[in-house]
Amino acid sequence: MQKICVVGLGYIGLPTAAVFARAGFDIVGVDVNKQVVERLNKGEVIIEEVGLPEVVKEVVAAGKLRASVAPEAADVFIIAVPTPIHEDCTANVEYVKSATKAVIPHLKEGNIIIVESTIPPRTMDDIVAPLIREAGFDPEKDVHIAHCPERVLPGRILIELVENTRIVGGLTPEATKKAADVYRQVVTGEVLETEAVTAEMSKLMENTFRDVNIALANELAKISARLGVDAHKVIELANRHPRVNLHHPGPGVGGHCLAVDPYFIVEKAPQEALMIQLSRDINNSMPDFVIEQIIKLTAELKEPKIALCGLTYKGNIDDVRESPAIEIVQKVLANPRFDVRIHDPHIRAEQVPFELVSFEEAVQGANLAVILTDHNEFKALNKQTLLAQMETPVVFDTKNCTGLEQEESLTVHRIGDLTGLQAISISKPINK
Ligand code: SAJ
Repeated sequence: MQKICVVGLGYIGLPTAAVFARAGFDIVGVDVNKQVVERLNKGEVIIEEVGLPEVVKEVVAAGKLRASVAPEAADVFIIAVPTPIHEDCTANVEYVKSATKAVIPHLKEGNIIIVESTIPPRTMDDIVAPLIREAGFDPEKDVHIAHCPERVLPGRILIELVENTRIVGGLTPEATKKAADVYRQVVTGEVLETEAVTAEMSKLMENTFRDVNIALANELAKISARLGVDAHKVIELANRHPRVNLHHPGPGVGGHCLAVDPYFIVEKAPQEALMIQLSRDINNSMPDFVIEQIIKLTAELKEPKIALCGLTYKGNIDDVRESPAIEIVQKVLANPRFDVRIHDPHIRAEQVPFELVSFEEAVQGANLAVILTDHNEFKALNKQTLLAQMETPVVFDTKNCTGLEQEESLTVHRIGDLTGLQAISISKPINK
């Protein structure tokens, strides 16, 4: 069995290490964080992922997975480190570079180096290969270099790592084949072979496809507000066409993938990537669009009490990275006219820099409840609680998830359907 050294024990690296270890490979996992290494060597995991603690415990106990702060000699090196984004929206590939440099002293001829981190197009050719060359190896002959982008969804990582189709792109056809064969030993899905730059671009285009389509839905929501149309009805009807799949409008696009990856393409081809940049701009404009509606709704109230519900970038997770809800909360909090209460049942106090309260406390005496995330708790919102506790029962559902209907006692506005939006009037309470 080959020995694999996995560099970076985060959301992707650790599950990848665990899956290969379970299949019988000898794995050494490497991380610069000593705490991660110490805990892993005791069979413990510090990231949350369904099924991961059990698998890690088992493979560590079996001696198939151990952790270290430094790489060591192996047959295969898998690099799964983060590629954060700089202030100017360009990719920071420093961790990929430092991981490659850390591996180089342990390289032997015939080794395989695979980068799983999401990277801008041409990174394998223009950054990774030159580092290998500088170290005295021929990256097209002595060692085999490939990109194999991760494509898993949090919460399903252990399943998707095995079942999803994988794309492997090497610097040479031989590198591609050797790297693809590594995955074929654990992946039940297809393993597709291509060149490095095509693999890089494919990964980025998957998330860009989604981002551009969401931008189209968000633009439709704005057009619908202008023209008095219900965008949700339009989407439902248009999607009955066999070749149409309109996405859904919302308060913006978050997460560490869709809101980031498109910029990696823009960075490399700014003059051509016009639609990709515009889509980012449209999606980035949605928090302000939500705030505009909050301002319109509360224009007649002296000190409106607002309940902001949901902080994560999508429903039923505890991840607030790039979340548009956080931007909305921060901007609403910055407006001294608003009396704000914030609630998210999936977030712990230490994750955010503002106070969180229970749902009941948030809506108690509120003039407006704004739903910013489609958690199951909000899909099942109890109308009676809102009617009993809110001062003026008005809901602004930016995810179209609550299932609450507009009726005499309850006013419901949705982001794709803002027809008839009127300022809340305390002198004519809606339900009293
Ligand atoms: N969203 C909308 N409207 C929609 C769909 C989504 O506003 O119609 C928003 C969500 O609310 C959220 C954001 O888009 O804020 C992103 O959510 P997501 O579920 O589409 O994606 P991620 O970022 O959690 O995961 C994506 C996945 N990529 C694709 O589905 C093409 C996943 O498979 C990738 O592994 C992951 O990015 C990644 O790591 O690149």
